[in-house]
Order: sequence, then C-alpha cells, then structure tokens
Amino acid sequence: MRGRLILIEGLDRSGKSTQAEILANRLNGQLFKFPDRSTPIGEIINKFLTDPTFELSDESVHLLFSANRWEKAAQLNKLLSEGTHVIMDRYVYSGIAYSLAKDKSRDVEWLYGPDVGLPKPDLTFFLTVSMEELGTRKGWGEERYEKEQFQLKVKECFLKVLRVDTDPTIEIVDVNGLSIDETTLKLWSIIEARGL
Ligand code: FDM
Ligand code: MG
Repeated sequence: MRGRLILIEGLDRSGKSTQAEILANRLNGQLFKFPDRSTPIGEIINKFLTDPTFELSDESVHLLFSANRWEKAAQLNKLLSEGTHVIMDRYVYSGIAYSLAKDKSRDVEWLYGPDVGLPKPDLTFFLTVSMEELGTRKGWGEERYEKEQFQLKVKECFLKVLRVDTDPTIEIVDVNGLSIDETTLKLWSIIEARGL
C-alpha cells in the first residue's frame, strides 16, 4: 500500500516542526521539512532568510522555494511508493501564501505553476495560533518574514489559498493555548477519524 503524505502548515513558531516530528515518530514515518536548507538550492534559500543584505526578486525567491521541493520529489515519491508514511513540515501552501503576502495582486495561477506535478498530501493540517501567543514563543523575530505585520498577511493568504470549503483533505486546527501533548492528541484524533 502507498504511504500516506501528511502535511503540517502554519505560521512561523506555530508548533509545526514539533508536531511533525512527534507524528513522524508515531507513524514510524519519514520527516520532510521545507525549505530543506541542506541542498544546493536550500543553501541559497537559507542565505536569503538569514542575511538581510542578500536581496533576490520575489519571483526568484518563489521559484527557488519550488525548486527546493523538486530537489526532494524523487526521494519523496520513492518512499511513498514503498509504503513509507511521510510527515511534512511546510510545502506548496507555504510557497503560495508567503509569496502572495508580499504582493497580493500576484496571479495565483502563476504562483501554483512551478509546483504542479509534485506529490499531493492526503491530509493537510493548518495550525492556527493567535498573534499574541506567537510573539511570546522562542526565536521570534530572528529571520526574514518574522514580523507581526507580515505574519498577519501570511495568515490571511493561507486562509485564502487553503480551500477548506471545497477541498476535503484540508483541516484547519485551532491550537491556541494548547500544550504540545494536547495539540498532538487533537491532530492524532483527526488522523484516526479519517482512517489514515
Ligand atoms: N517559506 C517556506 C516560503 O516563503 N516559501 C516556501 O515555499 C516555504 C516552504 O520560509 F518564513 C518561508 C516560511 C518561513 C521561512 O521556514 C522559513 P521555516 O519553516 O521557518 O524554516
Ligand atoms: Mg521559521
């Protein structure tokens, strides 16, 4: 049987990485994280995110993030076809939401273009946390994009891009005020209820 691809999306510091790691362990699956900063393209992305003097056009950045996913696509397809579950920390929706937040007049079809053909998640969680709580979490404000005003825009763009009303694979999960364990319990119950 083909492995399941479960994606966790959300704003910076929303707890995605912690939950992705926990779920990957529980499902005895593999963890994928995007951007993957260890690849050749990932190194450029890392420089862009951490060095405020390193400038790239919005289009270039968008295409680099997508190319970074394509660097891992063959490996991802292989694992899934072998029956390994994959838990993913960010993916295509982050790509669209962050680019759209920079320029809301951007053609969404253009934004989706480079990701067409990548493996589709069987389930996507979008974790929502209040801005107030996000701001108190460790590491906030160190990297590009980690500014409250911009995060608010990203949240709005995520909710626009995630077609929760028409796409049954999407679950928006409010994790505000929940502990790590309580959050895992909530996500796990959704995975079980869906028979994944
Ligand atoms: N990000 C992430 C994007 O702008 N586009 C993408 O396609 C992806 C996958 O990169 F601000 C942004 C989101 C975040 C930054 O991500 C680094 P992590 O999860 O904090 O490493
Ligand atoms: Mg981050």
